[in-house]
Amino acid sequence: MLRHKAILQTKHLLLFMRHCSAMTVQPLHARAGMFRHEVAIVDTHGHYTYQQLINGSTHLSSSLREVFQSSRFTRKHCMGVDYEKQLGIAFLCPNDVSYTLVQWATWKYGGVAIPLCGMHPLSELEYVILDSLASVVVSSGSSDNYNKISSIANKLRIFHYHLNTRELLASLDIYETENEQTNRLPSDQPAQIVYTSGTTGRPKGVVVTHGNLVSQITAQIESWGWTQDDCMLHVLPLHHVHGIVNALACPLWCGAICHMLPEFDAAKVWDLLLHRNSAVTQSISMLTAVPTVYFKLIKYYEQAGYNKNEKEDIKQHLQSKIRLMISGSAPLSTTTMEKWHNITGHWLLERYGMTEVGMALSNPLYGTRSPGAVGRPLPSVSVRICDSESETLLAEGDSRGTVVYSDNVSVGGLLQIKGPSVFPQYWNRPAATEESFTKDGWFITGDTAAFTNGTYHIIGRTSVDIIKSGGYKISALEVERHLLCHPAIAEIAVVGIDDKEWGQLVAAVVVHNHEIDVSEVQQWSKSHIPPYAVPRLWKFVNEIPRNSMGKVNKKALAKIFDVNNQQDKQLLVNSYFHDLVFPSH
Ligand code: MLC
Ligand code: AMP
Repeated sequence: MLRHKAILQTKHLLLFMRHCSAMTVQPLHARAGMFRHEVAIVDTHGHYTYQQLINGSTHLSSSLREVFQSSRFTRKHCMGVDYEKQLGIAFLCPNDVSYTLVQWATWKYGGVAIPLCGMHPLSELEYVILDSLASVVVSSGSSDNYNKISSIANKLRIFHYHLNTRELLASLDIYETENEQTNRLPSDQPAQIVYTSGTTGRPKGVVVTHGNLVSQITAQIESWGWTQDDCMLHVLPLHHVHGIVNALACPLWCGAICHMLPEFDAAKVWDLLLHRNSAVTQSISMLTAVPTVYFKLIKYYEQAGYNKNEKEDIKQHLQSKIRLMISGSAPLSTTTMEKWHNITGHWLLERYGMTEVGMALSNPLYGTRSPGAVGRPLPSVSVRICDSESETLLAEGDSRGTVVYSDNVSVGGLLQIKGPSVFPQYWNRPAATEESFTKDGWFITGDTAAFTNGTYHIIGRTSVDIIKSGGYKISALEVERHLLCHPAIAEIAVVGIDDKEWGQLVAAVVVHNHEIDVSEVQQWSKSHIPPYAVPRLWKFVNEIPRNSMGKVNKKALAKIFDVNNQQDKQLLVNSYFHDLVFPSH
C-alpha cells in the first residue's frame, strides 16, 4: 500500500512537472485569502465568506485526494485507458456554493474540473465523462443529480462522490489554511475542460489552462471596471464560459459578491434587480446574460402592467443601483437593446466571446455602445479578419487599435483570434486542434466578422450547421444524427430559423417512414439530446431536395419555415401534420 502511495505521489509529481513551464500564475482560488471576511457567494441556502470557501474547498480537496487515489487503483486497467495519467474530476452541481467548492477543491488537488450540465440526458453526461476520461465524478444537490451520476458511475465503474449538503455546510466553518503548493500554478496547467458542439462530430472538450483563465478574467476586470464593491446577479448555466468565467469567476477574482440563482426566473430576477424581498443587504450592481434573458425580462415587465409612476421608480432604482448590464453569447437585436434602454435607462454592453477564447471583443464601458456592433478587442486579445476565399489579411487589431489592409472603408471575412486567453487544444483531439488553428497560430473562430466605422460586427457563423438558440450552441448535424435513430424518421435536415426570442429556433424537415406524432418524437428526443436542442418547428415532406452531390442546401430549405406565415406558426410543437409536401424540384 505504501509502495503504491509512493508511486502515485511520484506520478503526481511527474504529471505536475510535465505541465511546468517558466511561467506561473496565481490561480483564482488562491486570491480568496485577500478578502477572507467579505461575502463571496449568496445562494438559495445562505451567504458565504471567502474564508468559508477556503475552508470548504480545502476540506473537500483532502477528501478528493483520498477518493482519487483509491479510484485510480480500481480503474487502472479499465477499458485500456491509462487512468493514472488522468486528474479529471467531472462534477454535476446546482448553481450554488457547492459548484465553487468542487471547482476550487479540484484545483487545490492539482486536478482538472469538468463541469456537467444537469439538463443533459444520461447519454450525454456519460459521453462527457467517458470522453474526458474523468477518474472521479462528484455530485451535489438534488437526489436527481445523485441518481443520474450514480447510475453512470456504476455503469462505467468510476468512483462517485456525492456531497452531502449538511456535511458540506458544516465544513465551511472548520478553519483551514490555504494549500500553499497551489498558490501559484504553471500557466499552462489545465484548469478545466468545457464541452462545446462542433460543426461535425460529437462535442469536443475545450482545455482551458490556469493561464487562459487568469487572462480571460483579468481582461474583463480591466475592461468593465470590476471592483470589490460589485455584486453580480448570476442566472446562467455553469457549464459554459459565460456562466463560469464572466458571471462567477470575475466577481470572485476581485473580492466582489456573486448572487447565484438556481436557474433563470424572470420574476426573481426583477425582484433582485429592484432589491425587493431580499434578505441580502448588498443590492445587485451587475448583470450579464444572453439576449433571450433580456427578451424574457422585457416580456415580464410589459405583462406586469406598471403605471407611469411605477415605471419611473423602476427606472430610477436601476439607474442608481446598477452599474453595468452586459449581453453576449448571441447577437443582441436593436429592438431588445432599445426596449431595455427605455425600461431601465441602461444601454446594454454587447460583447463577443467563445468557449475557446473567453471574451474577445467588447463595446466600451464608457462611450457609445452601438447596436449591432461588438466593439474592439479586449486587453491582450489580438484579432484579425481574413478574406474567406483568398485568406488575404484584411484587418488586424488589438485593444490599441485596428489597421485595415484594404482600400475599402469596411472589410468583412473570417475572424481569427490570438493571445494568452486562447485555449491550447481540444482534449484528446489533435487533428481537430490542428484544423482550428492557422499555421501561424491564430484560432479560426468559425464566425464571419466585419470591421466598419472603427468597430467590429459579427455577421454570423460560417457554417449553417451551427445554430445558436437561447445562447446555446447546437450542432445541426448532431441533432440529425440522434433523431435519425427514431424509427419513424427516414430522413431529416435540421436548420436554424431566426426568432426574436430565442435568436434561432431549431427546426426539422423530415421524411417519415410511417405515421409520426411530434410530441412523442420530442419526448423521445429529450432522452437523447439536451432540451434546448430539441426541434421546435417541424415540416414533413416527401423528399428533402439535394444537389447532384447529395447535399442539402440548408439556406434554401430554411425558407419553407416562414414565421410570418400564420399557417407555419401552427407547425409549432404538439401537432401532427402529414399532408405538408415540400414542392419537388
Ligand atoms: C427552452 N425552451 C425553448 C428553448 N429552450 N424553446 C425554444 N428554443 C429553445 N432554445 C422552452 C422549453 O421547452 C420550455 O417550454 C420553456 O422554453 C421554458 O424552458 P426553460 O428551460 O425553463 O427556459 P428558460 O429557463 O426560460 O431558459 C431560457 C434561458 C436558457 C435563456 C435562460 O436558454 C439559458 O440559460 N441560456 C443560456 C445559455 C448560455 O449560457 N450560453 C452561453 C454559452 S457560452 P415549455 O413549453 O415546456 O414551457 C458562449 C460564449 C459567449 O456562447 O460568448 O458567451
Ligand atoms: P460557444 O461556442 O457556445 O462558446 O459560442 C460562441 C459563439 O457564440 C461565437 O462563435 C459566436 O458565434 C456567438 N457569439 C458570442 N457572442 C456573440 C455576439 N455578441 N454576437 C453574435 N454572436 C455571438
